[in-house]
Amino acid sequence: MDAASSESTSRVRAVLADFAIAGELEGLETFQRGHIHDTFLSTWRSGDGVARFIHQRINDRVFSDVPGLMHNIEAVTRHLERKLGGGGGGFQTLRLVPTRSGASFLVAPDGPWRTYHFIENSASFDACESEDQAYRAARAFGEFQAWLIDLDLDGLRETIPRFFSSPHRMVQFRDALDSDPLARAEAAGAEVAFALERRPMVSVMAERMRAGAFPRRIVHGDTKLNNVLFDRASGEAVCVVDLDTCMPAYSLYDFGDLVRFTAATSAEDERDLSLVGTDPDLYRALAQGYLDGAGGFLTAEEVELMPFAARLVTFTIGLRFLTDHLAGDVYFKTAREGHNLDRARVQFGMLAWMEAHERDLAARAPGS
Ligand code: ADP
Ligand code: GN1
Ligand code: MG
Repeated sequence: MDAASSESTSRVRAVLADFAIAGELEGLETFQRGHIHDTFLSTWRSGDGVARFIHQRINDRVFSDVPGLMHNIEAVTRHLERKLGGGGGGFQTLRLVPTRSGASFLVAPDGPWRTYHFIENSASFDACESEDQAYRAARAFGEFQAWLIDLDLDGLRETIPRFFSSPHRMVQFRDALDSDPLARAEAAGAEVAFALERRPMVSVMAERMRAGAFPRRIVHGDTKLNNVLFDRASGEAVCVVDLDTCMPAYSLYDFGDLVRFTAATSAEDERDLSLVGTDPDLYRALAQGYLDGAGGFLTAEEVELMPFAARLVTFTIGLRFLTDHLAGDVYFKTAREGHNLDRARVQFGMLAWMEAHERDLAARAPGS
């Protein structure tokens, strides 16, 4: 048993007993990665051998509609299972483990919980190790979108209203700036000015979509590198995880989010801003991988907009971090004072880099 305190692990053990898992619990550890949920890994021994599971206490402050969230995940995983079952080139889908009463999640005293089968012999990465890895991740997310192309958009619920809307993120930012509850705006003056100068870019995707340049399609919505699992032996992508934000949006959101995270030359919360930037070779690998996975359905205008999407998503996530800093760190988990401001600075630094190297990135586009 690791860092998880005995008090919290005994609570988690009680929760696990309510999921339909056979055998004896042998081990339980925290498995923290993202900014939203609390994640644990458990090991069980039964007559069939050893099996492992991922358990998550769902952040219901962020996801207030937990039934809607789990409805979406069931719809997506069922659809993927139908598509990939047997085939899929070794690609797997996440699989939920129901509660003992057959539900997709458990309402426990400390909040809602869900359980997934652990994908064995896999690894995930917080920082990109090679162009090949970037290519494989991007192709996996592109294929993921392609597999969902025939899933009914209206069958998915909008669990966080206007989650992907950059204009809405700008409104939330301005609200936080106006109310400035902790009087943090003045000290963040440079970042606030940077954000306000870029107001015009937030409406571009919505305008193009309204003009009919491309339709809304289902996206993954959180294409961080550590949301792809790679086979430990072959290095091939084997599963896409973290399906909480699978909802209708503009497809290039996923490409933009891939670039902002995987082609970053620094950590998402790096304080040494001289390290911040976007690696053009990784950008090229991501663009090629995404096109190989999703190119079949993208319109010519979408392909043209790929570099813009990288800038827009990087800006929008930076705006969300800055908004949360101004609002008092109420959304993203933080580990230190000023953590969200540090994160916003990195996103804005990357955006500034991409703006200054627009031509260089365009020259790295596949086919150019
Ligand atoms: P968060 O929303 O906090 O990012 P995730 O659902 O992405 O949570 O899970 C955190 C990490 O746990 C992932 O980055 C991945 O490395 C790992 N993980 C999640 N689900 C599985 C699974 N079913 N099998 C193996 N690893 C997993
Ligand atoms: C959050 O769960 P996690 O840490 O992978 C956020 C994403 C952001 C990301 C920024 C539901 O993702 O939208 O892009 O942080 N998820 C939610 O790192 O808000
Ligand atoms: Mg994740």
